[in-house]
Amino acid sequence: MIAGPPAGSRARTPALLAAALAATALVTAGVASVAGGAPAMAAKGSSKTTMLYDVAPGFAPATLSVKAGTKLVWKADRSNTTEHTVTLDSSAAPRKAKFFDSGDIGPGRSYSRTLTVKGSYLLYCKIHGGMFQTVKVR
Ligand SMILES: [Cu+2]
Repeated sequence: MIAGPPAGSRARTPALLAAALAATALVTAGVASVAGGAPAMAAKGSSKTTMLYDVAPGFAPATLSVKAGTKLVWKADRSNTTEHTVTLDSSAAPRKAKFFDSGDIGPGRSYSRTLTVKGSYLLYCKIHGGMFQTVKVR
């Protein structure tokens, strides 16, 4: 899947996974807090953060479902030792979706994008084969 961590970092994996799980829990809590009421567009100012990790699953969470107009933020964990990208696979996205590519995102840096065209988007990291995220915009 994702390129292995550099030698010596293996011992950190459980901590990173715990961090990934904690991030997922936070995101899930965010969903719960905005549930109820179903406007066509997300409330102004709503956002959702995905963490980027050097170790699996890479994108955390790996799948995401958001309302159109939600600001999506991808944040590279500070402990990362490599850069990542958030790149749209145009062949697996709504036909009217505009292509985007974050460029390299270094440790602790972030990238954001607001998707307004409804449908399913496949995002990937150009640096690490097997590092994908599916975003459903509803
Ligand atoms: Cu990557």
